[in-house]
Amino acid sequence: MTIVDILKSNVTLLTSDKEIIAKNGTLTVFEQKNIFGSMINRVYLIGNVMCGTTRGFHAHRKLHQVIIVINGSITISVDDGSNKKDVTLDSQNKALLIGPNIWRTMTWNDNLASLLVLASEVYDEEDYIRDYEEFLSIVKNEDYSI
Ligand code: T46
Repeated sequence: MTIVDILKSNVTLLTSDKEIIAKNGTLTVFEQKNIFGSMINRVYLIGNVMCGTTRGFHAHRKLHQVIIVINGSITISVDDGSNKKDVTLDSQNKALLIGPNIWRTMTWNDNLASLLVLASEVYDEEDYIRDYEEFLSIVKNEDYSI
């Protein structure tokens, strides 16, 4: 597995090189001890999204997530308050780890794509920062930015 930090902290692109390709399909594995933390408390899927739609527009205070795209292509834009990057997930051998205090949007590049998310915490609206100005003041005051 290749591990690339996208921003200086809290966003990591995983590219799997463990793919078992057979006539009956492809099985892709992401594995490295402790890379996903010790626990996953929630799994959710986002599908039936029209091409061109952008969701997200928030950051999380505590939550860690693994994001995988199933079928097609979705561009995840990440922002730590100082730097922004776009990562297009368009293959089942890519996964994005996002930690706290990262503003993100997800833009669907086709109609078929679904997002699979493994999250460290159960749903809690209090964990969301949905106002960009509040996000900027949090990351700048707490010196999370780079
Ligand atoms: C994230 C990105 C990648 C729940 O009630 N339970 C849940 O587990 C989730 C994920 C959402 N909701 C409710 C909250 C909202 O009323 O579903 C509604 C839509 O959620 P939201 O607008 O936050 O959806 P996205 O696609 O903007 O963001 C979601 C996750 O919420 C977020 O944590 O990082 O996917």
